[in-house]
Order: sequence, then C-alpha cells, then structure tokens
Amino acid sequence: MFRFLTAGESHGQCLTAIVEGIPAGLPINVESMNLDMARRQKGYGRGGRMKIETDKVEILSGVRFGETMGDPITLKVANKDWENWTDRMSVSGEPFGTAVTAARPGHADLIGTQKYDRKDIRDILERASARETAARVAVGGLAKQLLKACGIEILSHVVNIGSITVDYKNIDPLARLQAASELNCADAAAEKKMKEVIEKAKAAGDTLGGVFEVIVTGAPIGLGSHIQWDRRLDARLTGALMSIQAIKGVEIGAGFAYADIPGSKAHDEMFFDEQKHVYRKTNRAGGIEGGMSNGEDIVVRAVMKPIPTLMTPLHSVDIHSKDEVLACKERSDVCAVSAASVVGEAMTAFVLAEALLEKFGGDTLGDLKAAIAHYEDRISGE
Ligand code: EPS
Repeated sequence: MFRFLTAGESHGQCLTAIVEGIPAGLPINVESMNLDMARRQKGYGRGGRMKIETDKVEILSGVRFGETMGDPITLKVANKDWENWTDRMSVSGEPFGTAVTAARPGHADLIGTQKYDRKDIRDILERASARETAARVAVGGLAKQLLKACGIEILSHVVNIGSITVDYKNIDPLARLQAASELNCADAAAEKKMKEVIEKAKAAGDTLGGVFEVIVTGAPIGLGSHIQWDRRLDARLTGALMSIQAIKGVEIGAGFAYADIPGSKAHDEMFFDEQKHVYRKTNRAGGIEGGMSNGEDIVVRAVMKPIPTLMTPLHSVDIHSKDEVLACKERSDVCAVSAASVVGEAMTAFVLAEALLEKFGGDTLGDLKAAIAHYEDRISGE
C-alpha cells in the first residue's frame, strides 16, 4: 500500500527514490524536506564529503502545482561529488582507476565481493555506503508531511556518543525541537563532552558510535496489530531502524532495562479521568503494547556501531592475493550518530505512515482524515 525503493551509488550521478501510496491531495512543501536533508548532513565529526554536498530534493513526478495526485512520486538527490568521479564511476567504457582490494572489517566489502563475484570492492562499497540514507530522508520527508496532516510528529535526539550519555533528568527532548544543536543532542553539557571525545577519536585516526532516540507524538491508538508477527508495530519499527547502515541494536521503551526490573515495576499502570479517559502515568512500554500503539509517545532507541573506515586501519586480507594487509582507507566520517538520528526519524515516519494508511486507507487525504476522525469518535465514546 505504501512502499519505496531507492537507487544510486555514493559517487554516482544521483540517488533516486520511487514512493508509492501517498494519498492524493497532500500539499507538498519541498523546503521542509530540504531542512531534514540539511540536518542529516550536519554533525560534529562528519568528514570532507559533507563540505562538497548540499543535498536538495528534486521532485520528478507525482506532484502537480504543489499537491500529490496519488501517482508514484519520484525523488532525486544529486551527488555533487559525481563530477570528480565521472571516469571511475562511468556507466560505459573500460574499467578506470585502481581497484580497491583491502577489505574493511565491519563493512560489506568482503562478503559483497564474494556474493556478487566482483573483483573491485568499489562495486560493493558504493551501494553499501550510508550515502544512500540521503534518499531515505527524502522519502521520510514525504511521510512526515502526511503524518503531520494527521496530527502525528516525529523528532529525534542523540543520547550517547562514545560512552558519553545525556542526563535524562536534565533534558526535555520535546522542548528541544526548537533548540539547534550540532550533534542533535538535548543536553548541552553532554554535547560538549561528546565533541571532546570525537576530537580525540579523530586525532587517533579512530571512529565512534552511539545511541539516538526517536519519539513519535500524536499517533492514534491501534496502529499495528497483535494478530500476526509481521503486523506488530514494534517489529516493523525495529526492523526499519535496524536496516539503517551501521545500526546494531534497537529497543523500544525500557528495552533492555526490563531485564533488571520485576513485573510490578515494569508495566505502566492505568488510570481513568473524564477528560483523559484511560491514561498512564509512566511510559516504560514506549507507546506500544501488544504490537499496537497505545496512544502514548512512541519511543525507540538505536545504537550505531563506530564507522568501519579507520584512518589507522585494522588488520585485514587482500581479496585477490589473500596477503594479510591493512584495510583500505576511504575518506569518511569520524562519527555520524547525529546524521543517523535524522535517518531514524525518516524510517520511523515511513513505518508510521504505512501503518496509518493500512488502518485507515484512503486514496485521498480527505478520506484518510475522515476515517481517523470517525475512529477517534468511536474510541472516545467508549
Ligand atoms: C561513507 C563514506 C563517506 C561518507 C558517506 C558514507 O563518503 P565519501 O566516501 O564520499 O567520503 O561521508 O556519507 C555520505 C556521503 C552521506 O551523504 O552521508 C560510507 O562509506 O558509508
């Protein structure tokens, strides 16, 4: 019902996405999509590539006079760096340039060349690169506009980089929506220390990972379903976040902390009030019970491993000679957790929009909003 595909290599001409299933009649604001594109490029610890690119979304189909028509929407993000790679990334002609043969541990390099029978690691690394996430953020920009029209908003913030963790007691990520931060972090004191550890890692030729949190507000009760494994909203959200390059773990609400608390302290007790109806005073479930949204904020956290391209490379093997060598050094980022947090918003937006359309249908935005209003009337009348 709602789906997308991306195409494009990191140093090819452009990234493209085709998005199908956005209802007709949704006004599209390209500027707000481009704000997210710029947010994804920011972040202390990004490498030289981000100085070359100024990512902008171009809409090639599916939108007319600023409004969707129900057609597939084609999005394009140009790679400015392409002009430096026309020979090495040419669509036709003879192979040009030196092949990359020293596989990076932790990257798709080795397995990709084995699986696809390629002799140059570049044939793999170009598509495995997190550059692809620029296309996902463009898609997320469309999903966010659909969600916003239905009262649902999504934000993210970085909660850990290289063992520096925010003090949850001192932050209000919702208020942070307005505050600009280079690392998309709601705790200014922690952010200062995060920058210091990024500097240290850079000086040592090393890289750092971390954790970001995505929060969804305004999601109606009952997105997803308990009735089948692949309809559970938590399974779909965690899968979508896990699909982001370098993500190695995802948790919802209290997540792994549940291991340390008894049932009496684990669950969110229910209360009733004429205005709020059934409500909870805590949100350890992270807004999802039984695979369905429960009306509270949806809270998902993901951990990104340190980027595998190191300026002090790790021990590895040449894919042809099998000689023990040092891994190849591609220009790269020292830390990209804040960029990943913006990608996390995009993937969350996609899953929420998909679940919303699945529950409420609608070929037009008007039909969709009417179906939501009808359902909410029923729920609040109970
Ligand atoms: C990446 C390597 C770097 C990153 C890139 C992801 O690119 P380059 O090899 O051109 O220096 O900057 O990320 C992006 C280009 C981006 O837009 O996020 C990698 O190997 O995954």
